[in-house]
Amino acid sequence: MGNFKHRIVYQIWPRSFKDSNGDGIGDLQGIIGKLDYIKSLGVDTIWLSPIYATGNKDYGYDIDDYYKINPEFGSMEDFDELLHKSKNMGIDIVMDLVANHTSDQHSWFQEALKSKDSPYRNYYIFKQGKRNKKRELLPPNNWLSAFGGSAWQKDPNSDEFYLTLFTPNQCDLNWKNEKVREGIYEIMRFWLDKGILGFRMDVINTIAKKDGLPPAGKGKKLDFPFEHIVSLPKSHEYVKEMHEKVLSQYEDVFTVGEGMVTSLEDLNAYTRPEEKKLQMMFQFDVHLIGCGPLGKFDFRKGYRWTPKELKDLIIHWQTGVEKGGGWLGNFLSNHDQPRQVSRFGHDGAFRRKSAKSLALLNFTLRGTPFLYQGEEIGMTNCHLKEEDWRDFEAINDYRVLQEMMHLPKPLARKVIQKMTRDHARTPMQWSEEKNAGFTTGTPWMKVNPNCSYINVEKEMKRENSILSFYKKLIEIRKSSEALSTGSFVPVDTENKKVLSYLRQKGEDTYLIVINLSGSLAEANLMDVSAYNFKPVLCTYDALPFMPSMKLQPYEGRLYKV
Ligand code: TEU
Ligand code: CA
Repeated sequence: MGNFKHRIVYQIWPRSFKDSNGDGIGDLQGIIGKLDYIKSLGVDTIWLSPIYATGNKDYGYDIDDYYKINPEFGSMEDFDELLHKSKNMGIDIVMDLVANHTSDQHSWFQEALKSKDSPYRNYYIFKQGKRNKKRELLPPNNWLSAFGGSAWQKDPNSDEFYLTLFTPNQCDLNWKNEKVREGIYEIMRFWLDKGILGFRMDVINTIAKKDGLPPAGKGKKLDFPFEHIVSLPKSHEYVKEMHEKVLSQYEDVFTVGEGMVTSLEDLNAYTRPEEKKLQMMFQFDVHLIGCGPLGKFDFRKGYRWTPKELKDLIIHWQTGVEKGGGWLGNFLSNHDQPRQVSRFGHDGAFRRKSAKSLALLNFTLRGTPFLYQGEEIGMTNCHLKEEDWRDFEAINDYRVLQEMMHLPKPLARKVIQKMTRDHARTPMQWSEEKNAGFTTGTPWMKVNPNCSYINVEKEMKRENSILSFYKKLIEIRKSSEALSTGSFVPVDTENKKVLSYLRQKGEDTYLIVINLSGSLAEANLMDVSAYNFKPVLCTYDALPFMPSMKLQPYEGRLYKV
């Protein structure tokens, strides 16, 4: 199986993957029924978005009980079956670990609410509210929640507020409290003892908060407290402690950190092996291209970006992490992002072409590749009416955009439609049957009507399908040390449309050439023309290498010496 650098990870968002019992909600038996399919892709690792008991305000990222399976998804027996069946097929399971917050239904929080003197009060971040001149009680500071509105909720029984950086029912844990840390470590041991491979760690770089919780930004209007919560030195210390007390006690635990706006320096500091923290981390700069500083619903840059900007970001991260000695988890899609062909490619005439080139990109970069359910068949964004929205972030930010940013309704709706996480959460398209073969009942969320022609069954029959391109690519990646751990050397860096790079290790040299634009382009590869490159996998025709090559819209080519 190799180590973490050689793995290929398939992310499942269980609620929308496959329903086995007709209640319209994806479940564990649904996943078990699709293990053969997952195996056929060539992946060796599954990351499951949260499957624990939850109130679904944030669809599983608000956890009521870390030791229980969400009954909508099945039972612990179902989970054990999934774990064992997949292990027998050579697939390991990575679980989501949400350690920054619990839901407000979690027993720790329920205890904390009982009184100010509860020993559990200190498990969370409670703080006395402030009174204005009219003696009205206001939140303790101006912190904005990641999903819009104040990050503070009023305790019904006192003048205190508690911190919720995401949905109002996701209560931030107080990592200063040793009991909290031990509680989380206990959870980790429970699942590792069961035999899972490791964890994807949710917003792990925000677990520490600045002492005293000072105001954010200029301190006046609601503002997101990046400077007081993102990657503080204490967060690094806690992760180090977690490594020492838990991760290092098991053999080869897979860890990938997710974090808000992680800088290059921080990513390296979390993932350099000698730091003994995490194996790899995600970065989000690429995904936030064209967005304003407050994130995906910050429309002030008009979501405009150029292929050159995208290219420069990729090169910045690739070379910066290699130099810094860290390791990236690479992805273009996940459950929080619009569909990759709609966002970075073209979901009309060039859908197949751009889906393949984006795959070529993701699987030939330095770092461990992750793919998200449905991207392997080129699933696209979906037109969703207001009544189709399911995600709290979209629904809440829609209101915030109108009330705080004074956007007219039609514009606010456009912003949500562009970036909503719901795009990633429409059900997986298995076939052209009713509800895309996802469920025999009523799906919990709208199925994209393009399932009539975008579905797994059709892809399996089609020649030159996106799906078969993924399979070939994964096979090539798995059999090549250069593509997994080799160096990344950008070429033709000034080119405005084409991203070209070498991946090299020992005797092996690959050249990747990708037109990131929707128009004709030309790659200038004089610098590497001494190599005797042969085409390996191309999104159009397998044309011979030339020092200067014309490329079709979104064309991608992989060459090897
Ligand atoms: O997301 C954390 C995160 O950094 C968010 O800002 C993310 O970028 C967001 O979805 C923007 O739209 C993680 C999970 O992936 C997400 O699903 C959860 O809602 C969030 O943590 C809270 O647990
Ligand atoms: Ca079900």
